[in-house]
Amino acid sequence: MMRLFVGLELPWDVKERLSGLAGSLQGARWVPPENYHLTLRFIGETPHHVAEEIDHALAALRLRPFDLRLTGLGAFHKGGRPTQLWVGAARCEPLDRLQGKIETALQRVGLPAEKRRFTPHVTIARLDNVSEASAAGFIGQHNLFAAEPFTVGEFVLFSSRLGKERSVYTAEVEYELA
Ligand code: 2AM
Repeated sequence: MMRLFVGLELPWDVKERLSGLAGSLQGARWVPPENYHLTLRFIGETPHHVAEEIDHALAALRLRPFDLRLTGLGAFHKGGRPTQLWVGAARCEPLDRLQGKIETALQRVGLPAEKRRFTPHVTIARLDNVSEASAAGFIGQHNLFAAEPFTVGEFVLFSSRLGKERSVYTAEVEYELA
């Protein structure tokens, strides 16, 4: 079995900009810059033969490169508490189209439909016992954040191994947009 997800790798200069946000917020576990990515579709534990079918389906997608800009901050909540801090992606039609095509391709392979709405984001911190007020304060302080736009020239099938300290993400297959 492999734990899989489809996402975008970020250029180093964008990762550097994001890492500049890591600062004082008690209870935040900052994601190491090498782990920053934008998830297009979480797949989860997958048998090897299904992973191969997924690879074939993704390799058949034909889409053009496009520009993407990371901007704005937000948080996800669970049980009324902030659990995750993220930088958003400026909404753009080619990103939605890519995500939609991936979703359709995976459903054709037989995966159940993703029920959550697509909220393009890059997680920069996991939050333990951070109050809503301090998360909101941090977001307010940085909400004008905008990284330089970059060209998305590929998307990636990642495997993820969950570690005690941090997860390890490996780019298994890269699919070029051309
Ligand atoms: P996150 O950054 O919002 O936590 C690898 O774990 C990637 O898949 C992460 O970007 C994570 O999103 C996402 N992910 C992990 N578990 C998930 C789940 N159950 N549903 C949707 N996305 C998930």
